[in-house]
Amino acid sequence: MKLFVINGPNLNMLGIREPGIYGAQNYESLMQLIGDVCTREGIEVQCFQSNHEGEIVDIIQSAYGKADGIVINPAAYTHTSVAILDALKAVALPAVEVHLSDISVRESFRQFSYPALACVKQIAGLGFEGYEKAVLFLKEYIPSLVK
Ligand code: CA2
Repeated sequence: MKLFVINGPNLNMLGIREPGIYGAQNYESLMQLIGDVCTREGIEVQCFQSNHEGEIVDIIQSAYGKADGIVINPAAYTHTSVAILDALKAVALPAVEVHLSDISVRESFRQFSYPALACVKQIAGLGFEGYEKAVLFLKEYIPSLVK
């Protein structure tokens, strides 16, 4: 099984500011955690981060035929991007949306997610652990699609 993990704008700045919302650990630690979890679970993983909406669309499209599932934190594009929603619909791969913070209790503009409309699950408010839960969810979910 192969997963794409896609992180959106500013997530490469983790740990530098706003530790009260996003935690004190940096992006490299997140990559380490995802790598460790996937190695432990026997999953192949490729991680991406981009600050550009069109590049995220390109990455999602490139998952088609290469990956079995997608873990995505679209960051601020969560609340604005029909293009990312359409790309997820186009590839039709099982996708889990992850947010470090609990977007349901934050500003009203963060409470709606376009990509969530094409995701099989949303995990929010668990910090880095949300990514681990997303990987474990897809590990169970993807074989169950093959009937
Ligand atoms: O909670 C999440 O994971 C978010 O996707 C993070 C985004 C935010 O726009 C979403 O509403 C929720 C922000 C990404 C990281 O932003 C930083 C800001 C300051 C310092 C470091 C990262």
